[in-house]
Formats: sequence, C-alpha cells, structure tokens
Amino acid sequence: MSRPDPTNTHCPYCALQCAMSLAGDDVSELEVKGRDFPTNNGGMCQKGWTSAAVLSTPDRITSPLIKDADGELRSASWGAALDLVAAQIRVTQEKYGEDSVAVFGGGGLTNEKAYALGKFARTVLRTPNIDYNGRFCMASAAAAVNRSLGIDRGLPFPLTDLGGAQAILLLGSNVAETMPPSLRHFAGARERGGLVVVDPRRSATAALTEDGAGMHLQPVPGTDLVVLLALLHIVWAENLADRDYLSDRTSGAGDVRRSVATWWPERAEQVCGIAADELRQVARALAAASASRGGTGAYILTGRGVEQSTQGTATVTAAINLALALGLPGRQGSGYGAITGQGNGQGGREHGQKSDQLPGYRKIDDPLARAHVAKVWGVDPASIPGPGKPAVQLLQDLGTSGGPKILMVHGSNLAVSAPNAGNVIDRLRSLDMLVVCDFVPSETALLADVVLPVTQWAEEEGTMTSLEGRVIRRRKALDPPEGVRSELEVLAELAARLAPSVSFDTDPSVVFDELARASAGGPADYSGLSHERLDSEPVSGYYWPVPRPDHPGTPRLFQDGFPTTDGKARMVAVDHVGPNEDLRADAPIYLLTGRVLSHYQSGAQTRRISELNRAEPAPYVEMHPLLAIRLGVDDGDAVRLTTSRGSIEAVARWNDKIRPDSVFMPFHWGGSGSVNQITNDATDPISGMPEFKVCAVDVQCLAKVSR
Ligand SMILES: Nc1nc2c(c(=O)[nH]1)N[C@H]1C(S)=C(S)[C@@H](COP(=O)(O)OP(=O)(O)OC[C@H]3O[C@@H](n4cnc5c(=O)[nH]c(N)nc54)[C@H](O)[C@@H]3O)O[C@H]1N2
Ligand SMILES: Nc1nc2c(c(=O)[nH]1)N[C@H]1C(S)=C(S)[C@@H](COP(=O)(O)OP(=O)(O)OC[C@H]3O[C@@H](n4cnc5c(=O)[nH]c(N)nc54)[C@H](O)[C@@H]3O)O[C@H]1N2
Ligand code: SF4
Ligand SMILES: [Mo]
Repeated sequence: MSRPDPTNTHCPYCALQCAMSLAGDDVSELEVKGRDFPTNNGGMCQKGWTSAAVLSTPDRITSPLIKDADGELRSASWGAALDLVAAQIRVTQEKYGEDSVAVFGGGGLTNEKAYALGKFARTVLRTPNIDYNGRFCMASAAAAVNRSLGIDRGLPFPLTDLGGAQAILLLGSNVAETMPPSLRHFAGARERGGLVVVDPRRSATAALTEDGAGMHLQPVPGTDLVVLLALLHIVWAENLADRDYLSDRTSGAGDVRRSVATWWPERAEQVCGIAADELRQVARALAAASASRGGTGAYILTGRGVEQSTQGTATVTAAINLALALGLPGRQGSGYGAITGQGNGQGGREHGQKSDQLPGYRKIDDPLARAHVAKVWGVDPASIPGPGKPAVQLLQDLGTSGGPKILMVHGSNLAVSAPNAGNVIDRLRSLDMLVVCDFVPSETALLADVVLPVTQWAEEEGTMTSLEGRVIRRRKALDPPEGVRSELEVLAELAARLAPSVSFDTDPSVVFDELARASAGGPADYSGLSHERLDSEPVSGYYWPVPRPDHPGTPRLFQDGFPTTDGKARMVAVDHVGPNEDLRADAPIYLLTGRVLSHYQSGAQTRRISELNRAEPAPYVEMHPLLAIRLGVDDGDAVRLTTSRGSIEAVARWNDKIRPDSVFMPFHWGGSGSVNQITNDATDPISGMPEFKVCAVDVQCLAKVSR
C-alpha cells in the first residue's frame, strides 16, 4: 500500500503529542518537521526533533531473544519464543493458579495496545494482576478528580483556553522543560502578571515568573498541601469565595471551611516556609482573576511535583477545593487540571490496563460494567477477575510465596523508573520467567528470560489521547525492520496458543472499533469514533466523550454539572501529614527527583540519541553552594547519596536555584547513578502513588574534581 509522503503524525514522547510530519522512506534519512496544531503551533522540543533516530538505533532488537543456561540472551525464532512463553504460562498457572502470572503495561502504548493488553490479562491469563506505569504518574490526580469531580480527564478543557487566563497557579510542574511548546499558552497569564509557580527549585518554569510576570513560591519540599490549605483559609477569611457557585454547584463546602479554619497563614508559614503575606497576595490574585469578580479567568494546575507523594491525593483534593471555592471548574476560561505526562497517559488510563478498571474508564467491580464488557469480549462476566494490586505492591510481591511467578512487561523500564528500584530488580530476578516486549535492550529487557521485539511509533497505526483528552491518529510512515512484530500480533499469537476461543485482532482499526464498543456508555466513551472518522478530520481530532458517530466531541466538561450522583462537585476535607520520611541525623537533606529537557523518563530511548546524550551525558545532583560548602563539595566533585534504601554516586552540580536544605536529581539513568535505587516506595493510601519526589538523604563527598 502506498503511503502519503510526508506522513502526518505526532511525537512519540510526552502527552503534549506535538503534531509532526515525517518525510521520506529511508529510515536513516527521515525528515521530521513540526506541524501546525492548536497545542504546539508547529513547535517541538529537542526530543521531538531527534525522535526518528531511535528507529534506526544500532542496538535495535530485531529478533526474539531467549536467555540460555549461561544467562546470555540469544536470538531465537518467533515460533520458539512464543511457544516457550505460552508453555511456561500454562505450567505455572496449573501449578500456582491463574494469578501467578502478572502484566505490567505503559502509558506510552496506543489506545489499541492498552485495550488489547487489559483484555489479554482478563480473558486469556484470567489474572487480576495487571497494572501499569501510570500508577507512578497520574494515579493521585486521577483518584482525587474522580472523587471530587466525578470524571478524570487531565485537562477538562482545551489547552488553548489557558491563553485567556488572568492568573494560573502551577503547582509542582516544570513545563518549560517537560512540555516546552506549551509555554505559549502561559504567555497571557505572564503578560497579566498572574503566573504563580510553586516549586522548591527555581526551575526554568519558576524563572518565567520574573520581571513582573508573577510569583515563585519556594516551599519546604512536601508541604504543598499546607500552602493550599492556607490559600483556602484566606479565601474564606477575606470573603473571596464564590458563594453562589459553592451553594449551587458543590457539596461539602462547610466541612472544608471548618477544616482549614486552623490553617491561618502565619501558622502555615511555620510549616511551608512561604511568608504569610505572600500567601495572601496569591489568594487575592487568584480571586481577582476569577470570573465571579470580573476577572478574565483563573486556572489551578498540578504536576508530578505535588502528586508523586504519599499525600498526593489529598494535595490534589485541596487544589480542587481551592478551585471550587473560587468557582472555577466548569466556567469557560477557568478551571482545575492535572497535566498528564506520557504520550498516551490519558488513553492509557481509560482502556483497562489499570488494576481496577475495565475499558471506557469503567470500574472492574461494577456488575453492569462487567456485563457490558464481557459481552464485547464474548466471555462470561463471572470469568473476569476482580481488582488486582496497584503497581508498587504488585512489584513488591513478585517471586514471593503466593506472589506472581511470571511477569510480562509492555512499555516500561521498571529497573530504572520504579521506586526503590534495587528491590524491584531483586524481585524481577526472583521470577520464574520475565518476558519483556521492547524495541531496545532497556535495563529491564536485559534482565528478561524472553525479549520480544516490537514495532515503534512510526512503524504502526493507532490512536493516542493527549493531555486534553483529544483522540488523535498515530500513523505509519515506514515499514518496521524484518523480524519485528506489533504488540497486537504478539498478544494474538499468545492468545491463539492459550485461549483460542477469545478473539484478538491484529488490525489496529478493527481493535479500535472493538474498544469503541467496549467504551460505549462508560465515562470515557469513544463509541462515536473510528480510525475512519479520525482520518476524515483534517487537523484536530476529537475530545472524548464522543458517544455517537454524529457527536462533535466534548472540548469542555462540567459546563452543565458534574457527573456525580447529585450533579454537584464534592468538596472533601483533607489535612497535612507530611512526607513519609522525615529528615534525621543520618539523612538531614531532602532528596527531590524529576526531569531534564533532553531526556525522556528512564532514558531508554533518549540515551540512544547522540545529540541528547551530549546535552546530558551522565547522572548529576544539583545542590546549593551554601549546602555544598558546608559539606566540602566543589562543583564537579563526585558525591555519594545514601538513604535507608542504599547508596548511589553522581557528580555534584552547584546551583543556587534550589533550596539549601534540598538536592535534586533527574531519574533518567540506570546503574550506580540511578536515583530510584534510593527513592522511597511508600505509597499514597488512596491512589497507590509512590513517594518519588521527596525523601531524606545523606550526601558525602567521594572524590574531588581534578582542577
Ligand atoms: N523532558 C522531559 N519531558 C517529559 C518527561 C520526561 O521524562 N522528560 N516525561 C513526561 C511525563 S511521563 C511526565 S509525568 C511529565 C512530568 O512533568 P513535570 O511534573 O513538569 O516534571 P518533574 O520534573 O517530574 O517535576 C516537576 C517539578 O516538581 C518539583 N518538585 C519536587 N518536589 C516538589 C515538592 O515537594 N513540591 C513542589 N511543588 N514541587 C516539587 C521539581 O523541582 C520539578 O521542577 O513530563 C512529561 N514530559
Ligand atoms: N525518581 C523518579 N522516578 C520516576 C518519576 C519521577 O518523577 N521521579 N516519574 C515516574 C513517571 S511520571 C513515569 S511516567 C515513569 C516512566 O518510566 P517508565 O515506565 O520506565 O517509562 P519509559 O522510560 O518511557 O519506558 C518505556 C519503555 O518501553 C519501551 N516502549 C516504548 N513504546 C513502547 C511500546 O509501544 N511497546 C512496548 N512494548 N514498549 C515500548 C521503551 O523503549 C522503554 O524501554 O517513571 C516514574 N519514575
Ligand atoms: S514537548 Fe513532548 S510531544 Fe512535544 S516534541 Fe517535546 S517530547 Fe514531543
Ligand atoms: Mo509520567
């Protein structure tokens, strides 16, 4: 089949899903161009520009690999590899039961693959044990938004709406490095002096508040909840709340008001370190921007900095409470949103690879949902397993007595990206069989017993759902290398061997049609969409829900009410407990983690691109000169970082933009500089989100830089 040249598609990495075109059919000479689209307006970041290089990376895996008796991964035929996986699954399930096989998915998978993976776990393996890396990413925001607003679509409004805002409160997000082309949508708030960034570092995003563009609040790490409780206190104390909105559109305001009564700003200042007057200034600016007070609108947005916490759900809940008190959600030009991270982080949490979900964002313990989905799958509803364990608990159980003995990994590099990764690596090694689908030998693939090589973004058709809930087309621009198969084919082949009565299609547009039927009537309803309809739309895709083929999609949610039992948003009182780990004599410094512009996630893809590798070749740790001098560490010295999980090494980088009580490390590398070897795997009791962002660390100088 001849394909259009150039091919219009989207970047393989983050949830902004910048539109791009790919010209040419020789993989080593593909020309990547930014394409006009409402979110990126033709712009891309350096990861997008260089993304085609991973297609032809010299160490691309192009044949299945099986570990031999000496522990070496050796090439094998597809037939041998799939037969081995199927046989081992059969033997293990006969011996230990169906839940002895577990599946770990990813928010980078297309909607079609995420759907097929969830269906495979429930119908072929019949195991409850499936979860995915979105648990590390969007789980706290999802839990809070579902509870308070009744539905979880990261941004319940188009990204371009931000442009008209008078004020934006951005908590724990560094969009200047994590989604650079999105900055244009923050320009309006900056011009109006209304961008407020909350981050313990003066990140590239926090620096955008300089020169009168807004304010940067630099709290004690892990105390954002206190900042929000104080802002809520001020809103009520100074009579800034939108009373009509509260009585018409919310329930629970009285409880929340009472719960923040003791968080007067001077008390909050003692905990979070932000001056009481600054807190007042922020509350007043947000209120003045709200439509009820004649402003042009205000937004409150959260990112991983506040969500990846053992009190992540509570913190997002407080952010939503503040938005509700100011009357923002559901009003045009205002709102609350969580900034989704992975390419298909949104769609990935809608189609059933999360332990408690069925397609269409349905709940797996809802009898009606089970009946509907069972019918689409052609199985007995009673055969669909119940909810499984969330990711961190699932990983901790691997290989233990009673825990899973086989793990299949699809789209995650757990050995680098999971919290307390040293323990995760031990758990992976203790399995009877680890199966990894990937296209590069990631740190996790290198631990596998069987590696199955799969297609990459530009070699496959599919759909992705962006951070705004916009369903867009990923298009095939060239054929995959010989020896590589799509994930849909891998799952279909295994299903044919293990449960031939369940049908698994390999054509993405047919899988999409089935997904659309399975989602019909659910919160994330895609039933009005098909590849054909998406292809006939020249530019922009459709925002879900799209419940009928003639439905135009839903760019803005909540305009006429909230999808809760009484149509009102629920305000839920929450309180501050603090991070799971306190500073102590042998770990007196906060360790913060996050991202840099040039690398993506575990780095499995971006560390293979020379231009990006040159930009940031090795693990480093940012520390304030005041802290560094106290510890006797020069810029460039090697330091050892120790937490109760273990020790790692990295190069110190002096930086006066971080608080002197904290150090910051990106998590993009494996091995001895992998910060997740020492992060805390304590989890939020509601969302299961691990405490990635803040733990207690000791820092010591290892070797002086030679000058
Ligand atoms: N370059 C790049 N871009 C990416 C990705 C990538 O790996 N690289 N990944 C994508 C994905 S999956 C995601 S989830 C997003 C994440 O996007 P962001 O949430 O923007 O990224 P992070 O760097 O993880 O965290 C943001 C900020 O949280 C701050 N932080 C740390 N502790 C605290 C705290 O206690 N309170 C507050 N308020 N802030 C704190 C850090 O200093 C950091 O600047 O990025 C997406 N885009
Ligand atoms: N300390 C710390 N740790 C963190 C975070 C943090 O802020 N701090 N952030 C967390 C967050 S938000 C996230 S999202 C996770 C992400 O971390 P990971 O889950 O490790 O995500 P990636 O590095 O994107 O890994 C994706 C892997 O799948 C492969 N892959 C890509 N596309 C496909 C596909 O279609 N099919 C298959 N089978 N494989 C594919 C890639 O080659 C790569 O090896 O990290 C989390 N870890
Ligand atoms: S911002 Fe995200 S989607 Fe856009 S080019 Fe960069 S990585 Fe790709
Ligand atoms: Mo993420």
